[in-house]
Amino acid sequence: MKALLIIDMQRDFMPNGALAVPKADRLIPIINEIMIQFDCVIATQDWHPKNHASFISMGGKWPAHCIQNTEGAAFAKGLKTEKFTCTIHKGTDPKVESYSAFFDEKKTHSTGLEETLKKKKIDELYFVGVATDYCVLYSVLDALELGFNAFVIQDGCRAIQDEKGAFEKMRRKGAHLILSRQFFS
Ligand code: VGL
Ligand code: ZN
Repeated sequence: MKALLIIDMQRDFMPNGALAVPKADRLIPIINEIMIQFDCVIATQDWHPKNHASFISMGGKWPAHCIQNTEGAAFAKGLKTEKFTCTIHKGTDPKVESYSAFFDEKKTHSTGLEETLKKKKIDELYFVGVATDYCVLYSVLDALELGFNAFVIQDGCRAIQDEKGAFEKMRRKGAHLILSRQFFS
């Protein structure tokens, strides 16, 4: 069984958002199209408390973003959220960075995603979303380590800085790099 994983398609990562990922809004129509090919669609939300350790104000590297229950943490406008099977929140512990959809950085807290997938007998994961070089990358690497077959839809992802490097890291660990047009034939 397969699932589509939509990583962090939230307003703060869109143009004019608090932590804008260049051209991330261009992914919306592509993701909406791909979604209809999947029975299971899982969306993640970066979901930080307002004093999260990753924020510059707390000594971290990012401007404040995706604060729980704010506009910025909501899904991007135009995304067909009514098609989502479920939503996974990550980055909720104020003290710990958490790029992966599966675990926080210390691997002490799990988001419940692995259990959800195993219950549904899902073994093939298709990834889209942002950012290629952070949350997509770490989620794909954890998925591979957990034994899932991982497919990354390259034109369905956008990076903050290093797209090529991120794709190469995933490929080297065993991810399959594919393009969205394979869903549109
Ligand atoms: C992300 C930086 C900080 C991401 C989340 O979704 O890739 N990047 N928080
Ligand atoms: Zn974050």
